[in-house]
Amino acid sequence: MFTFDLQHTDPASSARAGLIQTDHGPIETPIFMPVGTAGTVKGVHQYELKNDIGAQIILGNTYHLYLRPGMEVMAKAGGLHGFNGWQGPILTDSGGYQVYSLSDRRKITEEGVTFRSHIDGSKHTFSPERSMEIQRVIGADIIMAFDECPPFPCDYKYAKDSMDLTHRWLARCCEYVDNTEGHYGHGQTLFPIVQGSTYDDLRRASAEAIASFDRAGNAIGGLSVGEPAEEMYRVTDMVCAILPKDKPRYLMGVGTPVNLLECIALGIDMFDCVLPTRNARHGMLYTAEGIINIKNAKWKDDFSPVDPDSSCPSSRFYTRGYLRHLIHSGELLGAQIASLHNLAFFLWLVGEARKHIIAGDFASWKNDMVPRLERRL
Ligand code: PRF
Repeated sequence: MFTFDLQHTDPASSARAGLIQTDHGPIETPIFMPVGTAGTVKGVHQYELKNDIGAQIILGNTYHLYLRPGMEVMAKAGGLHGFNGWQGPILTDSGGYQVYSLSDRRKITEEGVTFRSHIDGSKHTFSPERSMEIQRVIGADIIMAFDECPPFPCDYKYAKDSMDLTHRWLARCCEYVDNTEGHYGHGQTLFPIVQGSTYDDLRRASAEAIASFDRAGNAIGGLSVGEPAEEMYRVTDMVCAILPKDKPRYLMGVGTPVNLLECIALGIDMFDCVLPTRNARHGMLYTAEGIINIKNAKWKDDFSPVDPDSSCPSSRFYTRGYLRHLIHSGELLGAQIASLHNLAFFLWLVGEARKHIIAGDFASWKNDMVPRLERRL
């Protein structure tokens, strides 16, 4: 099962509030999805995700899980839900993007991508069919099409050839998914991905092509790869205007708290990013009052809570001075507290956005929030 109800639209922007239903439960949109690359949201227990910060869906990566622990273990465990114990919805990325960013000596052909593992140098091939087959074994509720994400900047010819290849690969993904079944009895929904770099005509053509496949949800890839934020917003706006309104739209790998609010205003429903967890490990904390670099000396003897207003119990329980000490000392607990805090904040932010969309004052709330989110405390 996979359904999307568009519940509210903002009168002053393109923001929407909706409800996705999957066989592993509901997802209220707009939503942020914590990234669990290797089957773990780094430093965070499944019960913390569920009980402390209210995560509704998490991500896994085909590339990492295929290389380690491998598909034999995954199948025996009953897929990722059985393996890591997370019982809510899961989305898996298709592997292509991770191959392009992590492995060296990769070769892209019509058939697929041949690459060497970043772990042991062993040689592997991903094709659209293979990516779908692996995502069947992992058993995610939402599975992503196998695409090519070109680098930025990228010349027009490369961007066009790459986009055409992504569209041909999508036809093969659909063919595979439509003629096979999931292994564990729950539904798996394929989201295609719009590409086309920063070229308006390519983005428009790709959005139209992707829409014509008429799948249950759609994604936008190839952004947040080094282009200026204004470019990302311009392309997102253009693509959202073409993608169907009655299906969820997922902007892949985005972004900062400000990026989330700006892209929600453009009509995006789903986001994922490593930023909250990765930056947490380096002591960067996001709050509604601005950004804290907890490593700064000014927090040394600040014994107020990490964030008194946080929805997360440990952000209210531990102090800034203590967290600074933990991060400075490279203590594991520091990374745990900071990761949980940042994820709680990202989920709070999209939850507030949803409330304001429903209340009808999202645009003015967003314009008030953006400058606050950019402050350095
Ligand atoms: N394609 C896929 N995964 C992705 C991206 C993409 O373009 C991005 C781009 N920001 C992040 N993750 N398959």
